[in-house]
Amino acid sequence: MLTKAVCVLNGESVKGMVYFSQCDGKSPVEVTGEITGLNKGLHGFHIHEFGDNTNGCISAGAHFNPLKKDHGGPDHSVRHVGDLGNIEAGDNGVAKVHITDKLISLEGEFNIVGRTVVVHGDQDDLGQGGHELSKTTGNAGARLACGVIGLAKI
Ligand SMILES: [Cu+2]
Ligand SMILES: [Zn+2]
Repeated sequence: MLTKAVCVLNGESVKGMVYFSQCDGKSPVEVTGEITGLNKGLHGFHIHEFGDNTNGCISAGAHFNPLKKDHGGPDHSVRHVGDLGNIEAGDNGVAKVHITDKLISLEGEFNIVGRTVVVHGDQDDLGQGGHELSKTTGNAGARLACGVIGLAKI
């Protein structure tokens, strides 16, 4: 069975739509979508713990981290489950999302449904930047847009 989820991202000038799909609860999860209104370049892209946007994107809490590990890149063995790395916007401010991730899931222990996608103002250093925030947030800066992930109608 194919499970699908969707997230509508809303920020002051950054907007977008992100889709997730997973076959039979197995790895990987495919993430696709498009985000507009960004500055050209790389932007941190994460799943944060809570599906709570009551006080804007800040209420989403920290990166989804059920294994209590340090922050890292999506291909690292040490990473938060919610660490999806960066998306890249072109000159037109649009980032196309094409991610295949082996850790996030739409069910079970690493279920991201009901949690929040956050797009950041700066590049995620994937834990390698040597900044005091590198091992917790990747020093990715402000939360430009966010949205809660929900199950999608097929
Ligand atoms: Cu984040
Ligand atoms: Zn992280």
